[in-house]
Amino acid sequence: MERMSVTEVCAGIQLPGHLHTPESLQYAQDFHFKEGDVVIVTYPKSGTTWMQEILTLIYSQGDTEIAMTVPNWERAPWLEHIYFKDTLKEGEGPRIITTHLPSNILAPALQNSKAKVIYVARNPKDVAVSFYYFHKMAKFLPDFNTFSEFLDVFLEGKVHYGSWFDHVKGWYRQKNNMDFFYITYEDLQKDLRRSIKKLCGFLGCPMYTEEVDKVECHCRFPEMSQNVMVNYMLIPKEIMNHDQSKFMRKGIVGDWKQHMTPEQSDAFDKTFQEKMSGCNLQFLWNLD
Ligand code: PPS
Repeated sequence: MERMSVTEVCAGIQLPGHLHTPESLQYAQDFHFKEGDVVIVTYPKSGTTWMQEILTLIYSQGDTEIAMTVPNWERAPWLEHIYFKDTLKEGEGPRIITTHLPSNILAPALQNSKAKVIYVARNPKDVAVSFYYFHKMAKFLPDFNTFSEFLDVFLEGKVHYGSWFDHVKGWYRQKNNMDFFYITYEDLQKDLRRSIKKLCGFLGCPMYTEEVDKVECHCRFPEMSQNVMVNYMLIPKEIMNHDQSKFMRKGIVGDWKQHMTPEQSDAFDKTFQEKMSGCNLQFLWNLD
């Protein structure tokens, strides 16, 4: 609680001191990944929690017991967080590890490992909207008065966790340097079942049809938003205030259209073209 107003800086990127210390960040960079580790890599608000839940369910063959009784930050802890060292469990199954760290900080450790890396990306306009609301509810992040103010800082890449553009480009460039699986939030939305099956293929974890049914059913937004093990309702209000915005807010594609003016959207497109030039990644900006 007392580190709530502290900001850590790592390789030029600001991170909330509530969750990070110089020691925890060093521990992350020195971490020794083992064969069998599965690492979820995301820029914030891109589908992290969704992927944590899907992987939990895949590894439990669709049994919801763990998903309904253990918080996501315990079953798939963030590598760079203060509590990581004491949380990571050496169990029978693979270790699921989550990270928001950019590739310039973390890729070297993964390049020399046999860990499997799952990168989840999301249309950055929706990321910006979701992140703005997260700043309202998460008391360990700076407060922005307006969406417009937030958007300027987001496009400059000066928000906590750094530039979305650098994060996505940086990690995508690593795709041939490690056992890498790239998927988007929009892929999950468009065809959750197909995405689950593709993930099963990547993880070498075959499932029966009825098991896939269970994963699919449990990981839909209406079900997940009610699960206190992933909706962050267990966190005290002084740290995450759900009266200001829910963590499981809307769970849709294209909410940016309700938030950006045509001018803001054009400015976003311009920055996107500039920063993503030479990167052949395509994003779905809506599902219609
Ligand atoms: S964090 O803080 O980085 O861990 O956040 P993250 O989990 O990456 O992103 C939160 C957004 O993901 C949405 N979400 C979902 N959408 C659809 N279906 C499911 N099952 C699902 N689970 C989480 C969540 O609602 C946040 O998006 P917004 O747009 O704010 O609703």
